[in-house]
Amino acid sequence: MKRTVAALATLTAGLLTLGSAQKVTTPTIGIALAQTGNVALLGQEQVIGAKFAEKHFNARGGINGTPFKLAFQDAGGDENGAINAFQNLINKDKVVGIVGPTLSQQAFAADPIAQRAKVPVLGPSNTAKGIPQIGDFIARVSAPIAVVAPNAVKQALKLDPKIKKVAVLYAQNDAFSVSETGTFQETAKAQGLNVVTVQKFQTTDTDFTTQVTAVLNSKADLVIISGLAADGGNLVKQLRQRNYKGLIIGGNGLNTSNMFPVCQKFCDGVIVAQAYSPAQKSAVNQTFVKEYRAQYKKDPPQFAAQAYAGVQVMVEALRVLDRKKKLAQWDLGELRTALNKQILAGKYNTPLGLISFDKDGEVQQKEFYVAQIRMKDAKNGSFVYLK
Ligand code: 1QQ
Repeated sequence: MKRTVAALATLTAGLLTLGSAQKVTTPTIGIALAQTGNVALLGQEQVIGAKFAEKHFNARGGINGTPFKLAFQDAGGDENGAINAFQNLINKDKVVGIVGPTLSQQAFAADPIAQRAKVPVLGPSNTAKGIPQIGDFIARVSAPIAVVAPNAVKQALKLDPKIKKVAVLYAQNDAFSVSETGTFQETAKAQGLNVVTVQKFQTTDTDFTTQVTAVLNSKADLVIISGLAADGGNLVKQLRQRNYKGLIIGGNGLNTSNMFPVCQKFCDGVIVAQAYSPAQKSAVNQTFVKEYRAQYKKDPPQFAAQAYAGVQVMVEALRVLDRKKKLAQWDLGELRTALNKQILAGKYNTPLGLISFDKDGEVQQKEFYVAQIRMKDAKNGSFVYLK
């Protein structure tokens, strides 16, 4: 018995050494995004953005001559999906770092797993308060919604200076939506507006009769929605079907043309703040826009640009480390820790413009925008950037 225990201990120690001494043969970046389910309305654009970055940077030498790989694990739309994706990327795919997940709600559950494993994470679209503070291995390229969202309210007041009464609606089961509505409500009050009703819903809801009735009774002349694409799109549609005539601001969860099949012609006029503009002048953005237009016949959306930036930051940080010591000579654990440090130390000229990180891993970005949805018909429309 004693001997078995001792033998087991030796074996375990041996395996542990083996594990930590793992070499990096092909540098692999993990991608944990929503590829299926309702949240894939947002995640699909991110997958496309990540793939564009892979193609672009591998065509330009990869990591100083060595091509890198993206490992995709579908994170689905909930916490468990993100946790499984992170575990697979860390333990099976042996990634150097992770770009993901899609939702803040998922990040609060999955990021602590990467933190414990000492694997750097770049949130490509996690905008709730508190994400970079999850741990020192957690950073994000997605500007906090507290910085982005106020621009939409200011723009709405520019379009209609007579606005006085605001109805605010939010998905109470989603951490991002809760964070965003807080910002929207504070901004509305700071702008001298009267918040006449606050309505809650679930991201899984499809019938918004109660909420729409409350909005109509409140006589609001501005509606602000914090939810995700499917619920948000339905809410917009049901407001318009019951003849709500005022402006509508959609939060970041409504920031996708994948919502158009849901609200169709009723999407028209919705205002959404943006952390990206296709007009951004950086050379990398102009190439991205050109290649994206060639393939999709439209401009790249914010979620694609942010996922692109996430991959780009990892690649450029890996290039710096590879110049110090060829990546193939690093131990995986050592490389993950060094990569985390290097990510935070660098400056990156991305499609989002020039970005860097503060000591918490919060993105430092300068330019923000606001766009308005214009529908040509029930199916086709675009986000038109406002001045
Ligand atoms: C978050 C978000 C979502 C709308 C991203 C798709 O901003 O969850 O933080």
